[in-house]
Amino acid sequence: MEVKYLIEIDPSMILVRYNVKMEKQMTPEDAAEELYPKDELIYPIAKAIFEGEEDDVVEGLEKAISSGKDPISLIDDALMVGMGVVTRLYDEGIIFLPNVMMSADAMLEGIDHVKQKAGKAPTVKGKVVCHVAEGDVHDIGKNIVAALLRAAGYDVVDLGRDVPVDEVIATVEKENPMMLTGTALMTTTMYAFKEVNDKLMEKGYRIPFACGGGAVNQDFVSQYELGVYGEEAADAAKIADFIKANGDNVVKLREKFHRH
Ligand code: B12
Repeated sequence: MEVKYLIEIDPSMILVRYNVKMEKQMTPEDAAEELYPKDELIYPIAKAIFEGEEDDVVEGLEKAISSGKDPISLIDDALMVGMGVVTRLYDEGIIFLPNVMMSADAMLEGIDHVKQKAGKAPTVKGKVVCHVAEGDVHDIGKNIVAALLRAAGYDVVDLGRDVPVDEVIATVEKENPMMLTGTALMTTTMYAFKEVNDKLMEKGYRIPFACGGGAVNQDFVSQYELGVYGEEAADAAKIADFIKANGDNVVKLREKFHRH
């Protein structure tokens, strides 16, 4: 019996992993181009974030706002989308930290711009203290949280990044806020939240401590009494609104905002 093998396969068409091809043949700009959103108002903003071009970010935002886009919604719909491209290419080893820093600065400039455009909210609903965990310099998420809280009408005391635990406690004592927020992007810094919690408990403060940031998750935040986890920056304002309407009971807040 004659055996025939199918050997008419072109070997150059197999064994090409997409990401290997991408690393070898694509420039970072090409790779980013594939990831930008196609919307003609959002595309230039995302691209300007990737390129770290602050003036182009502002110009793109201006165009989008004058075409009727809501300034605050552009944080999530354009600035975050651009930063998402940067984060993905950084994770894939296609771009490096200096690029990320330039993009982060351009994003912060963009956030400042849309905040100015949105104007001040007419009534102050309450005071919230925001901070980034001790030892942690990643403040982009915290800046979005603070911007959205302000846009929602809260008076925000922004302590910035790498904030010592004792400074957080002293500020809560001085400002008497309705809520504290914490952001941690590193698995080494997130433990500061537990220290903040324990010191607040020791001093008799029972304010909700909303926590988020890439390093933390619901399981971790549930380990300390005052912790309420939020995945998205917009959750901070939702948690504050819920406290205003229903009180500051942490159990109730977890029932409402944690996944069950
Ligand atoms: C940008 C960036 C930087 C920038 C930070 C610029 C800045 N001003 O923030 C720079 C270049 C300075 C930097 C430095 C470092 N970085 Co860095 N960095 C990143 C990167 C690429 C993106 C982080 C980011 O901004 N994400 C976007 C923001 C918007 O996300 P976010 O903060 O999580 O916020 C969102 C939500 O979590 C939520 N949220 C945030 N806070 C809160 C709070 C509340 C209450 C709620 C409800 C929601 C909420 O809202 C936001 C959106 O909706 C990540 C990689 C990654 N994939 O995440 C690494 C990363 C975080 N960095 C990392 C490291 C290791 C470092 C360095 C130590 C590097 C080095 N060797 O020097 C230093 C840190 C120095 C220090 N002591 O902090 C690691 C951390 C690893 C770990 N698990 O511990 C990461 C994960 C990279 C990696 N894969 O290794 N970094």
